[in-house]
Amino acid sequence: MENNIIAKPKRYTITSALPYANGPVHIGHLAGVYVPADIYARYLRLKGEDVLFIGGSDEHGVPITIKAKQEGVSPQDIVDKYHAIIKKSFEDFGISFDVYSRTSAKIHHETASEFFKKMYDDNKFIEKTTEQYYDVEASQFLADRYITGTCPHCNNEKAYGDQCEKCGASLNATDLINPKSVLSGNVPVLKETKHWFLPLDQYSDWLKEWIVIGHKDDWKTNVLGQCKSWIDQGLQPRAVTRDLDWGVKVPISGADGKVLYVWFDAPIGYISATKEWAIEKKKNWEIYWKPARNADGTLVAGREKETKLVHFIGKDNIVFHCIVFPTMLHAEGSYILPDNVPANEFLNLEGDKISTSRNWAVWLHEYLLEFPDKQDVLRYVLTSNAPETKDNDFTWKDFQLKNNSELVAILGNFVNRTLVLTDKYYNGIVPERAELNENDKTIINEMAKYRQSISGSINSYRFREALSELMNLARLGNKYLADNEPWKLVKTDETRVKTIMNLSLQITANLAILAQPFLPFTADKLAKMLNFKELNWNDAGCIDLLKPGFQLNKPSLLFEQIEDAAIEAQVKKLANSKALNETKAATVKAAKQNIEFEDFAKLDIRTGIILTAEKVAKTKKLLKLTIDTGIDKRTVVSGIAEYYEPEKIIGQKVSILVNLQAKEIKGIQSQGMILMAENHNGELVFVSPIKDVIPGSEVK
Ligand code: B3M
Ligand code: ZN
Repeated sequence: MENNIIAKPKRYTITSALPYANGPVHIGHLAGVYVPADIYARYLRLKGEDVLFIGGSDEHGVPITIKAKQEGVSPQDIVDKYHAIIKKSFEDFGISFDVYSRTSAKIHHETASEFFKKMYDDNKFIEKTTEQYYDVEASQFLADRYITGTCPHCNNEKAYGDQCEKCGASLNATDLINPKSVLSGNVPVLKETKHWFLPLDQYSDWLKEWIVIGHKDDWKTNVLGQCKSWIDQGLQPRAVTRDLDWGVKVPISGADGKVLYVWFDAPIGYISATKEWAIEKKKNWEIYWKPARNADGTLVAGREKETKLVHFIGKDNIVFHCIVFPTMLHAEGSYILPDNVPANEFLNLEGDKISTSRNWAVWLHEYLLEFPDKQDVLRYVLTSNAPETKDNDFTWKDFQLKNNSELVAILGNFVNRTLVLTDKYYNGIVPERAELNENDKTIINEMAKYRQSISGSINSYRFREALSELMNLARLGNKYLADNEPWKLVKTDETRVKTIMNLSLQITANLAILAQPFLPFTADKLAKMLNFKELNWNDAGCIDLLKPGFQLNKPSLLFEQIEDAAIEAQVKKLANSKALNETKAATVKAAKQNIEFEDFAKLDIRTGIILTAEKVAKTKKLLKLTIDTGIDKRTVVSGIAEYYEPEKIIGQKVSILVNLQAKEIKGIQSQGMILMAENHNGELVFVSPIKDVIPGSEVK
């Protein structure tokens, strides 16, 4: 059945979404994209495969220019700043990119221009003059995120001109209901402008064939589902150019003031990054992106799948990586297509959507300040709880629990017991095995299965399953030690203890190899203790990784307990950020029109004290108050019953407008008005003097 065997890829091109360089990266980025991609890349490298793992910053598009405007600096300043921060965070967390590039690089502008030009010359675009939204006050067309409105699919009121982040739909600005300019808040007008469109509708059948039929068995259901629904809804031509001044200039004449749409140029960034890497390493970039061709341009039979292209992304990027970019690659004509797009769902934080603008996030650079050298703990927690099939939640409690009861208590404990005992009994020299009993043989058999099972899970992009298998191997080791109790036998049966310790050491060595893709810092540390020169995935399963007589290095702890105080500090930090947000979020209304002092002087506002308070019968909101105004004692009806128990506000100091025309409310004469302010929860709070003043004192 030779021809049923799918040829093994010769090389892997692994891309990870290019984060917008308009802010630092957080745990959601790591969990959704970069840790899984890194596990995959490290695993393949460890197997000796030819791997190119690509990352870079997405430095174009409206998110960047909006941020620049907010901060009063140039877009280049913004991307320089955040590109450096993002790049450093990835390095710090051991994300092992072969290249981390950026789309403001010259090579990217050239590559993206060429790509566009080739498609343009081959008549792959439709040129159309259409009406686009325009902000008259800002004299600017409103592309993408410069415009918000209600999503026609899910009614999210904060959808952007190019996408709804709530339902994931890809939108055209003109689809939005109640569009509003982000620049001025005004309702935009429509104005004619010329653009180039990628006629996705013409590729609908081809996409159906390629994805819905061709990948029905190997793509994740969440990815397939989204693709199907887009195709079924009917694909529309999409503009690939914009009226903006920040981006890759449209490389044809008559296109002044226009740049490529960021989602057209950004994925080409993967190709530019490959070129950048190839130039530096003196390699051939094309084999990572193009299939082998005969002299006449036809594909070389049997070599179509030599390079396996895999895109790691979050779910909001699915349409661009499964529909738009593949259509571009296909239309351009010389490239391979992705073999898989294992997109993840979202990671939430303490039950709430991660949000940059609300500062509801755990920022990677901040995490490292607070937990230096604990990169692997975060990698572990994010992988074991990865949002692979549904949105998941990160909580600090769970972080602590996973560290203390899994990393410390299972993996760390096994490795530490094994190495400390070896050090104590044999001065760190690997002891010899004697005859094996049934229990030993079972353990050896069991251990041998882990490489296969972990490989299987990684190959099908099930990283949490792979990680839990790794932990099962550590559990196996713990059970072996507990069942055999070498610390008891050491007085009576030295030979047996040597066998037990030898096998425990082999399990430890296996753990060092198999942990490397997931916990690279820990695996390196362990490899150093084991005096390993090189780790190789294919060695896992072997029981002779450490030869008798081999000298190990001094052991030290792999993990340490995380105390309650450290977790409480993080929870508190988030609580602060929530409180700050709520204060900010309380909508501050614009100032009213100016008035003359005489107008103000007409108001007679006094300090007063509440003497009695009771609910007004048959109403929810009203309290009947008696106020000592200093001038008199009078009755006021106030709409504060939802916020205050009547008995609790007796004696409360208030400010009261005393010369307001009396009014009958629910049959009661209300003589004046208590001044109240609204807090961030929409509750009314008293505006009252903070020091003692006598009732009747004028507020002026
Ligand atoms: N910058 C969107 C994002 O960060 C975008 C990804 C580009 S991948 C080519 O979600
Ligand atoms: Zn929507």
